[in-house]
Amino acid sequence: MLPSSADAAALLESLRASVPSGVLLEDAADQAPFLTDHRRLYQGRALGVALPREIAEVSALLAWCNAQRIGVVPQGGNTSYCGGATPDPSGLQLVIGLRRLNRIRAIDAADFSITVEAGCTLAQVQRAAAEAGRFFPLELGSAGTCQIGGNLATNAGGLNVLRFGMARALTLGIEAVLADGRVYQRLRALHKDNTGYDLTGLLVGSEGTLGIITAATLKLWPPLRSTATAFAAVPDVAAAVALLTELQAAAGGRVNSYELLPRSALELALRHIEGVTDPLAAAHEWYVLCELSSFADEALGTVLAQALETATDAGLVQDAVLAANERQRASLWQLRENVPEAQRRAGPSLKHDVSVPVARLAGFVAAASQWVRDHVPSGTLVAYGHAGDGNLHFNISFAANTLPAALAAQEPVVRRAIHDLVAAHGGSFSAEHGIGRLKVGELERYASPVSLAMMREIKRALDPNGIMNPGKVLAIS
Ligand code: FAD
Ligand code: 2HG
Ligand code: ZN
Repeated sequence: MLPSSADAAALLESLRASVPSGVLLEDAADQAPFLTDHRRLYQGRALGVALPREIAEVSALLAWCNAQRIGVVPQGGNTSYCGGATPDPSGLQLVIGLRRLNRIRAIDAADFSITVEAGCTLAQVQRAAAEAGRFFPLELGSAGTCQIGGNLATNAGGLNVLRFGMARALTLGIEAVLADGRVYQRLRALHKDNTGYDLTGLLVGSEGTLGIITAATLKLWPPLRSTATAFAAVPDVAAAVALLTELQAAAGGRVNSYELLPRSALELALRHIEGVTDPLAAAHEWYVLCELSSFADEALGTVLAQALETATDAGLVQDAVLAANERQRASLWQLRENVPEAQRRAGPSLKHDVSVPVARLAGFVAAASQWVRDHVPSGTLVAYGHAGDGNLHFNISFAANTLPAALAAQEPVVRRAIHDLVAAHGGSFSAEHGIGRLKVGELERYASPVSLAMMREIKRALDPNGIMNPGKVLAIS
């Protein structure tokens, strides 16, 4: 029988008896940050918040939850955008935070691999790799706070996907605790391993619905010895896409980042983020921030400058600045990485993390922007992001005094129009942020019946009691 709120006190007593002291956070103030999400879209309650210190404790917690039919909500850095790490309002789910599992277990420079526990922050993993003379390429604006377990659970993307791939492509092996407490251990630095189904690949991107990731073996690269970074004004999105093609031809596989920014995003950063300045003298409608990198000492600045000059002659670039040193490079990235924070400070927004094939990006932006102009006159379109991957954060900002009810009334209509346009352009309504709680209905609408059935069958097989992150990713009846 499923537990009810009348059972809460007895359950908590039994839980206390099942875990060593110090694992459960009992104080309401200590629990509070675990009960809401980064965007403050959801406010939950929990039976408890557990912070295990070792795998055996994670295993014991899950075995207890499975026996008692208690829903488990894994939580990493709590920076995700779709409410996946927040418990529901029942007060009967257990949040399991991974922050205490934060050891770098091993680093093998010769093998270009690192094995880390799930609670390491992304920045901690990047630093450990750099200290060993290696490079870990996952890069997100939230690197200081998000955890590698959360990055893998969401199959995070970010700023270097164009060259290095998403989190799944950077993962060699996983250790995870399954719903019944069993431990799946495959922390091997093998680049080739065709022994049956790709269970590691399945756990990556499963958003806590199939198990709790406790550690991972990740791929490393040699350190980057040269980079060249430019901020260029382009007349429109079609020119931005054409410029990417030119850069790929000029620089081969050395384009690692290609970010598109509209003037509205730059203005948000200028207004709300201290220290951000306009890199160019005049205002333009669209910009790209692009970066080349190499593992060798190379004159990439010359390659980039020449490519931009050719593109200027072809009318693809209106003005551009190359970072002359590390400080200027950092300031261009500060501008880009702070757009989400600037948008948060500016007021409420409607966010759409979409992707389309790169060749269809301009057509999609034209159609979707026209729809927003026609139907959302009170909103400011801030469509920016990882254009090199065909991924845009097609966001709409509203004035700070916009009433939540007014926004809530518009949201379903806007979401449907944008996501239907994405589908019509052969794209995805969730490029890199996952499904969480926010997009369960979207998955139901846009995934094929066969995909949904396969996902449900996998879920039932690995989590027959439905305790792993209930209500996230899949609607289970
Ligand atoms: P959480 O938010 O804690 O959890 C996310 C999901 O994973 C939840 O469903 C949770 O239950 C599950 N989970 C967490 N840890 C585990 C675990 N150990 N085992 C199993 N399940 C787990 N995302 C991008 O993809 N690209 C970006 O460029 C990007 N930029 C960002 C910039 C900013 C400023 C911010 C605030 C966020 C950004 N994000 C980006 C979103 C977010 O940082 C990523 O989704 C990140 O991967 C989430 O990691 P987390 O540790 O915070 O996970
Ligand atoms: C980014 O690319 C993040 O900066 C956040 O994925 C996007 O806030 C957003 O919509
Ligand atoms: Zn992004």
